Amino acid sequence: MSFGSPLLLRSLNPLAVAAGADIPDAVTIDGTTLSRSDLLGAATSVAERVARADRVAVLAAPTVTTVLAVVGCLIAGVTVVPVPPDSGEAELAHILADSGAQAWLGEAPDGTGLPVVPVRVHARSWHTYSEPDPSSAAFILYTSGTTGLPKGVILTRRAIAAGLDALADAWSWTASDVLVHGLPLFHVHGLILGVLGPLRVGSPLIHTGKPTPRAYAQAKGTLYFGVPTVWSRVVEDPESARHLSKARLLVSGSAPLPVPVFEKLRELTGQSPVERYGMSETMITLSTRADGERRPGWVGTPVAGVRTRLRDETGAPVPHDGESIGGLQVSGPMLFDGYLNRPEVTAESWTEDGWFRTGDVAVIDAEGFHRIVGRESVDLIKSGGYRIGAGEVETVLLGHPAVAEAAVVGLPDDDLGQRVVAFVVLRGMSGSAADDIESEIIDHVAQQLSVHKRPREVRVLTALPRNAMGKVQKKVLASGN
Ligand code: MCA
Ligand code: AMP
Repeated sequence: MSFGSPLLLRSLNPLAVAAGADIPDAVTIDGTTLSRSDLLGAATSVAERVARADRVAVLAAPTVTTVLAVVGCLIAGVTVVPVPPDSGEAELAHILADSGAQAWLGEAPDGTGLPVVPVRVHARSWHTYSEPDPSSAAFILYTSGTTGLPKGVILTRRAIAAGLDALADAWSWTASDVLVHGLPLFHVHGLILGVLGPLRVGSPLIHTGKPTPRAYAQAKGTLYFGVPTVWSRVVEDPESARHLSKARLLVSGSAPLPVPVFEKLRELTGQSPVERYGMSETMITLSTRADGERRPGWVGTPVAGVRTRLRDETGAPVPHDGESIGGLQVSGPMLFDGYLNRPEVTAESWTEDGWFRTGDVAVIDAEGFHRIVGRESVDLIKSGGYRIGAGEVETVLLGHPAVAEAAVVGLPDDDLGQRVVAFVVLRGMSGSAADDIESEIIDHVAQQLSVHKRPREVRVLTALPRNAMGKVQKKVLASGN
């Protein structure tokens, strides 16, 4: 198959990289299969309807509508704001207000007051669009920080193209692969790697819906993406796991892959997973390679164009000796362009000499292999591969009339990596009355934010442990798990 000239290959416009033979099963999602030409015809018709907007919100459920909406915007040069389909009231209101989205494209939740531009799956257009400016924003992706409301990460077309090409290189990803995953379509992992990646490379995509071991086994792909929770569920189901032995590459990311899961996966499938590391702000910067060593507990070397370094709290270099731990800083062509409307936070996240502070602590060995040791802040939790800010959940908890004080921590969890646990002090309530309120508090968070941000557990205390300055001692809370 031909994908046109090298110049066109650099474009992020799937129309431009699609020159060549059709792919009959380019995208299979939610029970529908679209050929590449169907996809581009329908997405171009979306582009025609949306072309006059600057920025639109897409309720990013795993459906054909979402894929067409996103590709249509890429063709027309309109910025997409992916919105988690289960966003609660507070989260939705914040994303819409902060992003300045002018309309919904495709499905829309009730009562937001924004116009809705429909996506017609069966409409076709073959209008051609010129390539939008590579420095323009393709996406604004909302992601949690340690405190406050989620921030909008601005990702340009150029960054996404560089990020995807670096992964195609690291993973020897070609048009003869079939990608399988069942990840959500409102993050870098499921949407950018998992939908734009296969469209760019020309490999068919099968989205499984919920990423169960059985669905992965039945899909019969060559390349599989999963967060560690998906892989740990796969190894709990040896029969499904064995079906994956025919795949070419199993890729894990978004959170640390526990070494026992790595080893069990190797035992059951006969192959070692590739682990890669990234962030919404940076796309994927580190990975083990299809043609290189895959070391349990390590996330590999920088992908094409990326440089990394370690710094201590004073900014001094930390040696790359495989043992010394330092703050991981990265630079590369796939990094974001800043947080929308947040110039101060954007400035703070970069060093004066132009490196991005990831907030992760890591070790680098003499061969350039990286091991992620953890996060600098306890207030950024990773649960099921989702990034959850303790502060955002605490604010919502404090909005519940029965909650006087709240502290949220991530406790170790075999399935989710970490689980969100809320420690609360209630207003004038104790004993059995307090028991009844726990599920009400969990539902309250699920209603205001996304379902995955809800505490899995609420523990009622008479007082939160505080230091002499009055600051909650989260380490004390975490140690009593
Ligand atoms: C339970 N549910 C509730 C409630 N309680 N719904 C409303 N209110 C409640 N109180 C139900 C929901 O209806 C839903 O049901 C289900 O719970 C979802 O719960 P959850 O616990 O989230 O599901 P899970 O099965 O435990 O999910 C595990 C998972 C998921 C599938 C692994 O965590 C996942 O998809 N993670 C991927 C995260 C990800 O892609 N992160 C990438 C960001 P039902 O399911 O029936 O609808 S990181 C990134 O992008 C960077 C660049 C990177 O490195 O990759
Ligand atoms: P997000 O912005 O949701 O993609 O979350 C990014 C964070 O996920 C990073 O800063 C890391 O803390 C974590 N992360 C992603 N991939 C890995 C990995 N392979 N190992 C350890 N942590 C990871």
